Formats: sequence, structure tokens, C-alpha cells
Amino acid sequence: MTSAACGKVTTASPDAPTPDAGMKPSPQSCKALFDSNPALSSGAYALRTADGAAYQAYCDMTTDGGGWTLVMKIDGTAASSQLGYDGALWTNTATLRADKVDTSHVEAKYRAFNEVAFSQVRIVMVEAQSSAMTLAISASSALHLMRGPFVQIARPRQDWLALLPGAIVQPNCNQGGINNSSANPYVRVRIGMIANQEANCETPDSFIGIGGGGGAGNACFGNGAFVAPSAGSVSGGTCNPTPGPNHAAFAYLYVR
Ligand SMILES: [Ca+2]
Repeated sequence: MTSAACGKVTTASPDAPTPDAGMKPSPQSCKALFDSNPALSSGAYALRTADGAAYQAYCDMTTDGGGWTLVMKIDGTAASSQLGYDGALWTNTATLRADKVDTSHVEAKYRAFNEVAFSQVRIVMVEAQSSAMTLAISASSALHLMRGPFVQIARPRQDWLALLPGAIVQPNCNQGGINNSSANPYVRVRIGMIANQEANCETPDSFIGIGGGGGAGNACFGNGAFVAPSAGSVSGGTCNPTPGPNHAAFAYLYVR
């Protein structure tokens, strides 16, 4: 006996795959996939949008409970990085190297950034070693979150600094958040903490996080055409009472 399933003719026998297997809609997130089968290994999987369109995403199925969807990779070590604070990719629907679905150190923005709803964000920062931080933030997509206003994230200063061992920022302000913005000549960061030498958050000259930017024309950096790393930390130059180097890192942005 034969039956048509998903356009394919299937012969029913004990060895044949069940006709339903090919018709099961792919999940909308790595978390949904993980929940359906926690034994899956990390790698590229087919997800679908709310409208049913299929696309590929990288799923981390083992770290910190598994079920993490990789939405962006930010190369703070590259002068050509497109993911600094003012990069259009943070707030538009375009993707970047979305066909390269893996964890290689190549900057990318996946369709999952625009599509996957979540209640947690995980930042992984890689320099000499790899460190991670998980934030409790809910949104219908990373795109929706980044298109929105500033969202404060109340975490201790040392939690942010732990992302990048050896990172130095100024002593005050210590304001963590999403779209953590101030205009030039001060600094800004898409997801991270800003800091200041004054006892307020009005003139921050340092940050740690991803989507870094600002600082052009800042006297603390010599009034020049300063370019902040898109992932890493900026110490505040001569406006840090305990100055130190800036750090450029490679970063992963996951959601779950
Ligand atoms: Ca300042």
C-alpha cells in the first residue's frame, strides 16, 4: 500500500519512516527543538518563522542547559566590523553571512535575530579566554528589542567586567542596559555597561559589552577620530584615574 505524504510517495512497511516525519513543522527556536529532543547535538538546524518560512540557525544544545539560538556574531577585533553601535544591522531586517551557520570567528547576523522570541539573552565574549553572561530579558525578537528604547539591566559592575578578564572601565555610573546610549564625544553600547569618572552617567568615556561605539572627538582619547571596538571594552583613556588598555574581543549573541 502506498500513500502520498508531503508530496512524496511512501511505502508503508516496518522499516519505512513514518509518513508524518516529513510533515512535522520545523520549530521556531532552538529551545523548541531542544524541548522536543534534548539529546540533539549542537549544530545547524532548520527553524521556521511565524509565517512558516524555513531558514537555518545554529543551536547550542549543551551549554548552560542547551536550547540557545545563535542570532549574531560580532568581531570587535576587525576594523571592518559592521556591528558597532551605529551599524544599521542592529535595527534593520538585513542579514550578514547568514549562509555561514556555525561558530567560526566570522562576523554574522542571522535571520533568527529578526524572528526568534526569547526570555533570556546570553553573551559570550572571547579574547584570551571565553566568558559568558546570561541576562533575563524578554522580547518577541532581538530586532524588536534593539529597535526599542533603553532598557536598564540591574547587574553588579563585577558581573559585566567578568565578561572580559583584565578589562578596565571608569569607577562610576556602572549603568548596564540595552541601547545604552550617549551622544559623541561620549560612548555607547548596544548590550553592556557604561562607566564614567564623574559621579553620574552624563559623560561616560568607557564601556564593556557588544555593539560598542561613540567617543569621536573625546578629549580623553586625544580629541581624534576614535573608533571603539564593536565588542570588548574601552577604558576611558586619560579620564580613567587608573588607566589601562582597551580590549577588542569576538562575541556571540544567543537567545533562549
Ligand atoms: Ca566623563
